[in-house]
Amino acid sequence: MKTLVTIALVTVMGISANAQNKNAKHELHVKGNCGMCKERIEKAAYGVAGVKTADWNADSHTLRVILNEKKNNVEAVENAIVAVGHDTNTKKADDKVYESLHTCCLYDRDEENGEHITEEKQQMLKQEDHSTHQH
Ligand SMILES: [Cu+2]
Repeated sequence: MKTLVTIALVTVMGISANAQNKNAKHELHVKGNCGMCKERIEKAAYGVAGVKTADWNADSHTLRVILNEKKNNVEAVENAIVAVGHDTNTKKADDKVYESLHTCCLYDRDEENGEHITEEKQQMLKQEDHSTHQH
């Protein structure tokens, strides 16, 4: 019976320590377009010590991160992402880094946080695309 109590106590203590910051879940809004962006964003996130998982969704532009906050805070993750050219909610990438991205990765920097490009604007972008091609 004593052992059981001890095990229970250790478990509870272990869980509360984890809940504090070893597996902190964060959701960041990171701007980007395509599969290449996804790779770049996730690679940058994984490059930060303490990041256990990083998953960016191209539709919602949400980056889900599980981070050991004993090693790093979420700001370090944001800095790493901005450094490879992707804007977040709070930080902007250097213009030069942004401009060096692959053409398909040049995401809309004016996009409001969490909002998608309107249909009207998509139409406009399509027309612009066609004007550059010689069919
Ligand atoms: Cu891309």
